[in-house]
Amino acid sequence: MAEDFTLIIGSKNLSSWSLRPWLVMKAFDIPFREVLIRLDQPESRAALKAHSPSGLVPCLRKGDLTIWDSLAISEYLAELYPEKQLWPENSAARAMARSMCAEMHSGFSNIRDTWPMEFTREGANVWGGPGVRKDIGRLQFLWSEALEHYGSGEDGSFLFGDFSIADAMFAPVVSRLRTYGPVRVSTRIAAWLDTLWTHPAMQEWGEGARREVDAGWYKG
Ligand SMILES: N[C@@H](CCC(=O)N[C@@H](CS)C(=O)NCC(=O)O)C(=O)O
Repeated sequence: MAEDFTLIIGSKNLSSWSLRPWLVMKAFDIPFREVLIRLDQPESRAALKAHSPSGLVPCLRKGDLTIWDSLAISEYLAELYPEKQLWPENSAARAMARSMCAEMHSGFSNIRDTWPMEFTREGANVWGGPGVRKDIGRLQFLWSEALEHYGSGEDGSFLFGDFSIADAMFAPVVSRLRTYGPVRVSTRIAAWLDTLWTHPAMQEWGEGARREVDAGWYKG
């Protein structure tokens, strides 16, 4: 039963990989129990190892089943709930969405290393250097291509029209642009950034991240 899912995640203010499948499950109304491991603590390593075979989060569990990678979790859920269309319906769009997600999953190390996710922080205006600029250029190209060919045509469309795994895969980058930007983008991309940022599931994650900050997790 779907209700038996447990998603193990890291601190919401920091864990960019955890955000992705969490967002997929929330946005597509897939019920789950959440186990949150506070990262960067002396006991984090042991807790991560106890919950996830790779010692990394996210990890999805259901009975004997363990899936320990954000993209693998998303693919599994897409197979389990074909009627929910977690990937775009059109096969060419789906192939492009999968390529974009794979590229995000294995690349963009400049932006990932230089601008770590800090979900609650906004407008820091930090120049990331040429590597970050290169990554942002490539990201903007991909987002523009998706929106132009497969978006709804309305400003504020998701990448492939309806919300999909592709939007979730780039959600941490949306947060990073808010934290370290502002970054100049096209009107169409700006509208997508807004749509994703204000998605109820994204806002709910943000409330969790703010509770961590208010609880003093990031002092000192
Ligand atoms: N390829 C993995 C990457 C997972 C990953 O690197 N997770 C980080 C958190 S965002 C982690 O667990 N770090 C362990 C730590 O901070 O000690 C995925 O897509 O799920």
